[in-house]
Amino acid sequence: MSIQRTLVLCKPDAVQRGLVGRIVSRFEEKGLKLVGMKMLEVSPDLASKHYAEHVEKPFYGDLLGFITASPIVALAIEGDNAVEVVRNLMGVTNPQKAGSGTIRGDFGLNLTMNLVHGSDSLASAQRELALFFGSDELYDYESALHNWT
Ligand code: IDP
Ligand code: MG
Repeated sequence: MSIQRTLVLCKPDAVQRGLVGRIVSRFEEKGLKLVGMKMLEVSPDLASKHYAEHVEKPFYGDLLGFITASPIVALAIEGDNAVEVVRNLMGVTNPQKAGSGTIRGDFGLNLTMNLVHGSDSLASAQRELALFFGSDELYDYESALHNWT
């Protein structure tokens, strides 16, 4: 067992399209535990820190415009191997190529507006969680279903 915490963002398209509840359900149904959740508007400063690795990419300007355009819902998710499990539930970056049964595969069509972000490694998860959540916004608690998932 390797209990990890990872960051998920329900991006502006997910909020605008009313898909946040269904997206959160995917993670809950899998047996992952919510340990933080909040709505926020991403400032240009936060967006540039979060997406620093993409600063040279041709899509960087569109990406920053998109993520700051409208509120998001940030989730902190905990569970065994949570970083990889969350990425698998999301599907690959391009929703047109993401498998059915994944969030992007089932709900998306647009490469920029692909509904969700998930940290791509444990190191990214730790860095990104610290960007979006204060330590007093993350919760340590025993899940009642813990022994059954
Ligand atoms: P990921 O979200 O699956 O980790 P990344 O390569 O880290 O994918 O890219 C970050 C985000 O940038 C993607 O989720 C998507 O919104 C956007 N993006 C990635 N590649 C492209 C592209 O080629 N064109 C437009 N937007 C892109
Ligand atoms: Mg990424």
